[in-house]
Amino acid sequence: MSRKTFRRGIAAVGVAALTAGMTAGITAGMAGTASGAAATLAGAAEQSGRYFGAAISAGKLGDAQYTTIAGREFGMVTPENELKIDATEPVQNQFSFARADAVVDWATARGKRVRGHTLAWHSQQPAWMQSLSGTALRTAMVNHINGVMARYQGRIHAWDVVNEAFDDGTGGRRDSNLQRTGDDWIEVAFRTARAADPAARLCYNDYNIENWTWAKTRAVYNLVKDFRARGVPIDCVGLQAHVNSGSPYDPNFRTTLSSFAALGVDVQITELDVAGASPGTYAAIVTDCLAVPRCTGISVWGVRDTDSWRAWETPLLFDGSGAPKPAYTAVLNALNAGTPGPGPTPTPTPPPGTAGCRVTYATSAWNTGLTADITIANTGTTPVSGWRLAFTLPGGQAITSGWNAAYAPARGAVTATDLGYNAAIPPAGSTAIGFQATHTGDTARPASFTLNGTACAVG
Ligand code: 9MR
Repeated sequence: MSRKTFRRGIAAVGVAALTAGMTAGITAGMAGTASGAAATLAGAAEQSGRYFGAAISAGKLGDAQYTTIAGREFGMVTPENELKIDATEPVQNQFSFARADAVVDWATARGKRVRGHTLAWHSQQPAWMQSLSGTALRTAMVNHINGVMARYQGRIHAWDVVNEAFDDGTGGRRDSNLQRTGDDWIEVAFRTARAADPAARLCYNDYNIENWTWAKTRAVYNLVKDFRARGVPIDCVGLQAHVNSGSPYDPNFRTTLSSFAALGVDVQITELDVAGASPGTYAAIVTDCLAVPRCTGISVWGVRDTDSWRAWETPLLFDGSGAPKPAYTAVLNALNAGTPGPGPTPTPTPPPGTAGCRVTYATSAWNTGLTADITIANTGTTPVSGWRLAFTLPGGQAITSGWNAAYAPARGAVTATDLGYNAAIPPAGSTAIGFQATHTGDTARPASFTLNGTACAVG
């Protein structure tokens, strides 16, 4: 796809990104309590259309305690090290995806989505890349982005395209071999990434950009503002949020989130951990995200304290024996108390005994393709157990891949059928599905939807 001809509707991107935020929690944990509060982090976050995720390591997927907690609590998975440059291209032009596949497959088999981390970074470069400079390095960076994104095309919700490109303290660019190829390396990385996988959200990710008064925060803000003004593709900012004495929580975090969001990008808390795991600090950070409609999700950087890169700080939500800590309860309660965010506003429950459905359908289109994020809400009082959603695609649209439903046929009058694990939609509940399609110019949505024979409200 030519960079020149490639355009993506800004408004459509926003809506699609927001609606897409629903998918993870639905599949990971809709379990509710008698009071209506969700019993898992993913389920609680999903109530406001957000995800709650974690960094997951391939080496721990054989640990049943680890996978039990992760499978239950998290709807978004970030491979902790397996998608980094040294892991995926250890020898130039020889890509290696076995360890990344282990995590991506574990996640997708359980209906979870994946954040990709990371494509261009000064750290964890393989030796061959460390020794490159100038045009050779720039070409290698572009080749790397293309190689990895092609492999996972359509399977990564958001990519940290560029990681940690700014200097602590000064607010200038961090010196690195990539930076020495020219200031435009970040922009080139994002343009390359958009062309490689138009369906992936493209994020800039960094640490110490949580405090609105810090020079580094403002420097990243100015980068994003400039990209937005010049049409350089960027969809989201990842704020790592490694909180400790050197980088303490400050309530102006909410201002940072809303300021970035006001530039027209989503914000995501991508690597949250809090030294000492203060329940109050965890709750404050979650509440800050919930207060900003475009804060679409939160990921913690590991499962148990013993899984943390800073294990000695015991910064996570589960202790080394897998027991939830007070911080876990604080986060769960904060999520359950959350205000409606990017997801659809809950519709009032109709009188007992009625059947009803509401479909929201957000598209994000580019010149030859589109993604559709569909939410099916049960607005009746009768539980749905097993569903078929029927709709007619405009001429020229053809589904190429989908998630959370089986689609047949690919064109025309399509039926989306549940995949078993998501067959149940309780009253006032919803489920999120979606697909990618090609089109020949008409990117409109279907005019109407029928759920198990009942016409649905739309919007
Ligand atoms: O958690 C990761 C740890 O296992 C690695 O040894 C380390 C190497 O750089 O990277 C850690 O993850 C980092 C992430 O990729 C970027 N932000 C900071 C994270 C903690 O260092």
